[in-house]
Amino acid sequence: MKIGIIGLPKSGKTTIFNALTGSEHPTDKYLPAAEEANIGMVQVIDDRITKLSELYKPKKTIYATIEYHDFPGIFSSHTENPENALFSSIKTNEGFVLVLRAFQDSELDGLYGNPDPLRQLEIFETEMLLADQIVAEKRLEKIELGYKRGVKTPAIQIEEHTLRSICENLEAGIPIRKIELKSEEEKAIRGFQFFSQKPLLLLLNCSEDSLGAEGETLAQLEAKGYLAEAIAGRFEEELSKLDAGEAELFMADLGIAESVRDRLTHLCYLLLGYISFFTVGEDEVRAWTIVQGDNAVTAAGKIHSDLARGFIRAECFRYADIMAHGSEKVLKEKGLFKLEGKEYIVKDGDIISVRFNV
Ligand SMILES: Nc1nc2c(ncn2[C@@H]2O[C@H](COP(=O)(O)OP(=O)(O)OP(=O)(O)O)[C@@H](O)[C@H]2O)c(=O)[nH]1
Ligand SMILES: [Mg+2]
Repeated sequence: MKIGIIGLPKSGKTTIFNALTGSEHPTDKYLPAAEEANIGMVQVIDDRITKLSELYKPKKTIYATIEYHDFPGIFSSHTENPENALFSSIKTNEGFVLVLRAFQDSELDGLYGNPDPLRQLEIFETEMLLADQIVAEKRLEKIELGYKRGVKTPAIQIEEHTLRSICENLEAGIPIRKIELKSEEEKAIRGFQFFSQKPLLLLLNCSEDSLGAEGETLAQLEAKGYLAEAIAGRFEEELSKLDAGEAELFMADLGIAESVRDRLTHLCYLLLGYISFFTVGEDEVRAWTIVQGDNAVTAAGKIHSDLARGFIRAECFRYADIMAHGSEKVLKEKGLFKLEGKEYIVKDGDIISVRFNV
């Protein structure tokens, strides 16, 4: 899973990235904007994988990972040319964490205005919508030119209608993620990787003393239909440098139940509608990520394209059942070991073994 951490300049993106990945990239107020993203991997510590590994004692245990890309701050000048290198690389992410500055800092306030998260969100969304609109309009111009030259296929017409409806919505301030697209329309515009089509999680970056007091702002953001969470970025960065025992004491003081890594992991799965299925065996116990609603063939394809191509059946049982009964043999006796076909919708916590033939 690839997640982009984005936002206006100096909102605390790198501070949060450091907290998540345990890295120590510089975070100075006066540091000029970086040229490139910082990239870091975070393991998804799923307790179920740990338990399956205890049961199967495999040679390798592989957790899922989230790849975070911490981008430099986005200025409005970037939007004027939405095909710039920064935007192109941001667009390769599956979803975004938008960091909104909610901490006070007299110097940053002077340079970038008061820490007003709702206002920052509005500025940011306006910029993103504008960037999408420029890309869509440019493509429409090209399509028009093509029409004049007699290039008018059904596929291009679907694309044209979809882009027109998108432009109308963008004009009215509606991001693409809120527009209901038919599957053919979605396919026609997939290649553009529009910004406002991707899922967006809002992260209020607060000072540690105001962490509990952000309820009202969070409620306002949620009322607008966003998934939103408050974190104390700098405090979390300091916590990430402590050993686990020490960190827990500080977290208890602030009423923080889970590490920032784990909280953000849950939110990213929720944001993208992702679930986990597992493969088990003597060699390897491993977690895989798919979208809720994906079928057995898609799941097989995550493991290897051959498994999807030559898919025959999936042998399948539930994590809870193997934990309750202790062995696959007992599951077979109890009828809890199932053979599923191509159309089977994989559920969170399924343990799967694919039979295939290529
Ligand atoms: N008080 C306080 N300061 C913070 C917090 N998070 C970040 N800062 C400060 O804000 C400044 C900018 O932090 P960065 O993490 O570099 O911000 P950024 O969004 O990565 O900045 P750019 O990449 O340049 O846009 C630094 O001086 C940080 O110490 C926070 O939670 N509380
Ligand atoms: Mg940064």
